[in-house]
Parts: sequence; C-alpha cells; structure tokens
Amino acid sequence: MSASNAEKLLQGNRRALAKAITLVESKLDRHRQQAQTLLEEILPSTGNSIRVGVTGIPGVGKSTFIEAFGMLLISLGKKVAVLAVDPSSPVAGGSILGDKTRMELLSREENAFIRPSPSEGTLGGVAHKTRETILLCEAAAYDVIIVETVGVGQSEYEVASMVDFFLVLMVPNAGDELQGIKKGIMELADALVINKADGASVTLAEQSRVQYRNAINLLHFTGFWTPKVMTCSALENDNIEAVWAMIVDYYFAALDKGTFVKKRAKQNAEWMRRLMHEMVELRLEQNPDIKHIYPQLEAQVVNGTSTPYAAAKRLIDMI
Ligand SMILES: Nc1nc2c(ncn2[C@@H]2O[C@H](COP(=O)(O)OP(=O)(O)OP(=O)(O)O)[C@@H](O)[C@H]2O)c(=O)[nH]1
Ligand SMILES: [Mg+2]
Repeated sequence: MSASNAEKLLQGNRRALAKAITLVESKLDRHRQQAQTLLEEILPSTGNSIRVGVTGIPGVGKSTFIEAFGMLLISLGKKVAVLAVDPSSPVAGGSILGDKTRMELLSREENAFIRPSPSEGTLGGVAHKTRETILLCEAAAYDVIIVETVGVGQSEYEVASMVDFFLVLMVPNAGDELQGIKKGIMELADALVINKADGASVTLAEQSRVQYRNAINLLHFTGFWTPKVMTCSALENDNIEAVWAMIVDYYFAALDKGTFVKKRAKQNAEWMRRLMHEMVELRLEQNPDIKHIYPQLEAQVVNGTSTPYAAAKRLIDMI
C-alpha cells in the first residue's frame, strides 16, 4: 500500500480503509510485511473508539439491532463501523453480515462502514484479522466499532477479548430461562439485552429480565460493574437509546476507575500470546524440513514403530 493510501486512510477515506483491511487479511508474505508497516504507521492514531461486541443466537435480532443502534449513533453524529467475526462452527454457514439487506439504512449512510467477515477459515483461530481491522477503523476516525458474532462456538470468547463492552442479545423466553444461554457467556457479558420486547412478548420479556437479573446477582460480581439486564425492541426502535446510555455510563465509569485502560492493556498481552501461537503454527507449516519428514513420521506412528510423542517431539525440535 502506498504512503498516500495510508494518508487517505487517516483522512477517513472509505476505499482506503477497505483496501487496508484487505491487505491485513491477505496471507501473502509480502502483504503481511506491508500490513505490518501500515499498522505501525497508523498506531498513534488508534485507540480512540468504543469497541462494542454484539452476540446472540441466530435469529435473536443482531442485524436488526445493529441497524437500529447504528442509526441512532449516526444521528448523534458518530461514525460507526460494523465488523463480523464468523464462528468456526459450520452451523452459521459462512459469512455473517452477508445479509447487508438487514442493515439497509445503515449501509447507505456515509458515516457507517460495514465489513463482512471473510468466509474462509484462518489458522488456529476464528478471529481472522479483526483486531487489526479495529485499529484500521480507529485510524479512519470511527467512533464506535461494533464487532458482531453469532453466539455459537468459540467466537464469543474471541470477541469478548477484543472489545471494551460485550453485549449479549437474548430473546424473551419462558420456562427454563437460562436454557438458551451458556453459563460462560453470563460471565463474559457486560449486559444482557432482551430483544423483541414488543407486541405480545412485552410481559414475557419483562419476566425474563427479572429472572436474568436474579441469575446475575447470584454470580456475585466483584468488579466496579455488575452486568446490566434490559429489554428493547430493535424492530420498533424501542429502548435503543437506553442501551447506548448504558454503554456510555460504563465507558466513563471504566475510564474513571482506570479499568478501561487496564482492560485494553490486558487484551493486548493476550493478543501477543495468541500471535505467538499463530506464528509458531505458521513456522511449523512452512518449514521445509518438517514438510519433508512429516509423512514418514506419520507413517511410523500409524504402523506403531514410533510413539506420537516421539514423533511430535522430533518435529518440534526442528524449528
Ligand atoms: N418482533 C420483533 N422481531 C424482531 C426484532 N428484532 C428482529 N426481529 C425479527 O427477527 C428475525 C431475525 O432478525 P435478524 O436481525 O436477522 O437476526 P440475527 O440475529 O441477525 O440472525 P442471524 O443473522 O441469522 O444470526 C427477523 O425476522 C426480524 O425482523 C424485534 O425487536 N422484535
Ligand atoms: Mg444477522
């Protein structure tokens, strides 16, 4: 990418941003180096956004919610980026946000940038280059970055580890209230938002809210923030402002307590660890000696002349 492209990116040019994201997602060696140079160049202009993760089971209303939420932010004069992280699970069948139609209004806004997730998988992770993409969007002066993922598989953990605020969308449900939610998710969430609180579901949504709130109280959170539980209707654009107000509250409280900065620092340390693992895996795959001897060692393991441990150890020692 030429210097002028980096400049255009910093000026908020959308084409330059799209190009930069394509560059960081590229698996070609020479692109990787260019991407690294670009990321270092823009680094001083990053960090100035609120990063919001949005997750929920298929059909909960993520796209509808992000459309309503995004339009609200646009009306407040914010620039909004929407990024998607695909779960590794084939359940979702590839790229989410493929249905840009569900964000019809938002996708037409000059101050909105919607980036679907690349559909192929990456080495050892579901996150593709979402962290790098967040930085690029920040360099292009986006104020709120929404990272969407479908609540199946491991992607929620990935997304929670790269955002400031993690929002879990729920549907109103009766009976065994906690059925639809994985226990771990409750500990990741900064807010549970029960969507579709409209029409005949208003009462049920309210009942769900009380039950989730009670469940959260049982978890005895000790930090400065206890996850909030609220209801909204993305379809009817109801209570969406309250969701934003809650995130703003969190933001200022977290800044004030110093936890905002600490959380990001911890996330960076975790990111470094992940990158190290990714690099080791890449080296293993690209090492010509390993490539050469691998089939032999595998055959030995299969026919019982070598133990899996001994074979793996021999390969690792070749790095
Ligand atoms: N009644 C009601 N329906 C809603 C609401 N939000 C979304 N829906 C409907 O629920 C269905 C699914 O909404 P989506 O926004 O596509 O849900 P999603 O979570 O993005 O679904 P996937 O992309 O498949 O994971 C659509 O028919 C929406 O119109 C809401 O607040 N109230
Ligand atoms: Mg959707």
